[in-house]
Amino acid sequence: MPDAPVSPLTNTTLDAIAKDLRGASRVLVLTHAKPDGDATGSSLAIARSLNRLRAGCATCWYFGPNPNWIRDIADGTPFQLFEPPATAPSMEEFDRILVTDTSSVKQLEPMMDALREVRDLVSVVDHHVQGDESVGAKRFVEVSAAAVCQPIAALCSKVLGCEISALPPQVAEACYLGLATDTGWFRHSNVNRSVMALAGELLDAGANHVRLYTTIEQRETPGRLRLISKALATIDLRLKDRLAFLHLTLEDMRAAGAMPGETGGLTDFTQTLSSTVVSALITEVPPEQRGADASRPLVKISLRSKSEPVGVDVNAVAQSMGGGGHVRAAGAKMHGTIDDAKREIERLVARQLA
Ligand SMILES: [Mn+2]
Repeated sequence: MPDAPVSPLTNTTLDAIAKDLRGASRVLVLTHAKPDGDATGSSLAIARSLNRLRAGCATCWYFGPNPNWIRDIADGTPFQLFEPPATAPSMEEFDRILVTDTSSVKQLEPMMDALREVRDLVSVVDHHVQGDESVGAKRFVEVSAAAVCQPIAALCSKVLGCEISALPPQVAEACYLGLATDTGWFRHSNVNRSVMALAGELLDAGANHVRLYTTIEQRETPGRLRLISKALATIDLRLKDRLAFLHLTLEDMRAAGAMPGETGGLTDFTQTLSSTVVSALITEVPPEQRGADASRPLVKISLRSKSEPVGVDVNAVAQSMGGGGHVRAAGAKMHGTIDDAKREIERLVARQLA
């Protein structure tokens, strides 16, 4: 993987980050709050690589809500789980901190107070367009990467001084997890030759993709299936069926007995309609998660866009609402009701379709 500058946020190379990590004696690996497969996979891959060099050298901290599979996936690697409203303790015992899969202050909020104190020791490896320079002294942001596990696999191979296809199986499997989940198990428009080539190298290294799929994707709870049925019952098609809404009220969540964080992937269902270009899921946020302004209704919006035949940039839609993400997948929060959010999204999507 080339080390050429790949984003305005990039100010260093993977080689420089690898050198720092190799020279460190205690490394803390962090990723965005509410970690997904790419966040956990990338952090575990680098922690496992460093622990190969020096046993017990690296540890991962995860700030929730954490996915229900995280203990199974992190098994065998030192890690600590923090659930909201926990904030990070002091990081002074570490001589190097690596942040993966984000460089956004917002996504690192529970960690920011402690991170600011050690900023000079912080390196970032990310693939997102949005980010803040203030997060770390060194930043490598490869915006062309489908998953941060692409630059992380390259970093692991530099740390361990071996080809990617010769990475230890547990390192390769963690990289494969991020690559597979950030591409929707190799279905999304971000799949390209380098994604598939890396997947092949990671399989050569011994990643067990069947075990990963079972661990991550085949563990629904009855509450989650009830939640899916409630969400699907709300389908609301607008703009000649090109915009598909689903929504979930607090009462729906309660009645389904679903846990927070069980709403992921619901937009995949409406994306299966042939007419749909943009899918939106709108979820009511409970008062205790609304922050300072708990009395005003707040909704969380998750947006997905198909790239064919006519693409809509949902990152632009989300940004107009104070959020962000990627061109095909983005999110935002908005003060107002579900209907307020629908009206605003419909207006913004219509403008792009026009
Ligand atoms: Mn990612």
